[in-house]
Amino acid sequence: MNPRLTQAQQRELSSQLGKVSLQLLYKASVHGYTAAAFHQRCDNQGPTLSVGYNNTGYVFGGYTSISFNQSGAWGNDAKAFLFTFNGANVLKYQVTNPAHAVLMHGTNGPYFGNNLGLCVNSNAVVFSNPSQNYYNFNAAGMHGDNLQLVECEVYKVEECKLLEKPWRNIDWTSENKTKLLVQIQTYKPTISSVSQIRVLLIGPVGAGKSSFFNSIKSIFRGRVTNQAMAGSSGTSLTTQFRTYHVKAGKEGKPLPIILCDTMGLEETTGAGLNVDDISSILRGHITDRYQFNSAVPLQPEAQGYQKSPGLQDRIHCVAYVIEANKISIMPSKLEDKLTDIRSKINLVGIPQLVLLTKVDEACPAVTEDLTSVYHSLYIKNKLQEASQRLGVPLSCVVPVKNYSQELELDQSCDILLLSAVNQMLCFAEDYFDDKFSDLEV
Ligand SMILES: Nc1nc2c(ncn2[C@@H]2O[C@H](COP(=O)(O)OP(=O)(O)O)[C@@H](O)[C@H]2O)c(=O)[nH]1
Ligand SMILES: [Mg+2]
Repeated sequence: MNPRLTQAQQRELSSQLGKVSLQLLYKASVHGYTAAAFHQRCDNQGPTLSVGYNNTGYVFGGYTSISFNQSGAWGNDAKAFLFTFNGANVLKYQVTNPAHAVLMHGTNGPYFGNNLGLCVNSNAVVFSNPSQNYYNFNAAGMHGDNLQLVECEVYKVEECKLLEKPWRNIDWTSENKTKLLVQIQTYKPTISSVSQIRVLLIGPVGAGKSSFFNSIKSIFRGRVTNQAMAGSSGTSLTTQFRTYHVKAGKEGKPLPIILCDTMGLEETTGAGLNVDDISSILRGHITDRYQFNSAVPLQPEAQGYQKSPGLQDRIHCVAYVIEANKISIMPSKLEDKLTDIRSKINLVGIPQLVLLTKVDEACPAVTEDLTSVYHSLYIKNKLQEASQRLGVPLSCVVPVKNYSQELELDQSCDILLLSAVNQMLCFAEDYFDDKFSDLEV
């Protein structure tokens, strides 16, 4: 589920509300244009922004600082306002009758004063009545008098509080970056038959798996590179199994880590990465450039199936890649798939961690300054939630910001990414210690 509001529109709206994060709770095209679907997702969620889109391109709606409910009563809210986009800018219409700011009706979607309703009577339509004096606005300016909705979204608005002291300590200096680079380059697995650690990246489409590899490669190249195809498409751009090697510098030695990129997980059965293929990947049966088929997992008799993989072909660490802003709204079918995958991985005892990506998009304070990532209470909550939903300890959840549109490297970004890689190496090491300590040293 992707927000229809652009990042720029989200920033513009957020700036009306101080330092806040927006998180998509409800999207009518996905959940239905019904009052029931809206209330199920949006009641008791605290402050929200409701946004309507019509087919003449107007983007408009309302903000309330109080929770939606279905009491049938008026909600009192002096902070409520209606808005519309005038080009890139927001035009705000402050509430003029705060005692009647929001009508909490079970048969309607968001309903502001007796002025503006979205998804009225469970239909994809707008109720608009500017003559009522609850908010002062002009219908032509707000939505061009077009009452047909092509989308309706509700965003939860969460304040981005900063803790005075970071809850994890990170050294953001260039010395630490150098130290991490050296640590990673000189790392040697304790098992002599394994020269490189294989890390499997698993996660939904668009979470940033390919970008993570690109980012790591960029750091070791010293400039931003884009080898793995990354992008913003609804379904997976990556349809092959790819094992990516990274060199330290253009002509340098290969790093002791191989990042294995998979097709994205999708919530629908039969789409995206097949859970059965994951077992084959874990055991090293699937090789580079294998073309995934969502409907049919790779069979042992098929061409390309590696029959007797060695320890070096297996996966030594799994990283779930999840977008910070999507963790709370993860569809239950996707969560079920992940639970299924986790139990398969637990069976073989492979260590797992979570890469929480796009922290830069999740919290405005972090957008401004990445080094505030461990000061942000919002990010901390997301990390805790990821830990709970994916069943891994909090210490195994790390935030990252991948390179996405930047042209130049950034030291803080590098340090966060390198810390994640370092963690992967440590985890793989624990795995060897635990499983193979008596095998060969
Ligand atoms: N702002 C931001 N964008 C990111 C980040 N990681 C990935 N992206 C963007 O998200 C989109 C999907 O990323 P991609 O790596 O293709 O996801 P994949 O499907 O998991 O491989 C791309 O447009 C990336 O540029 C991040 O940490 N921050
Ligand atoms: Mg990809």
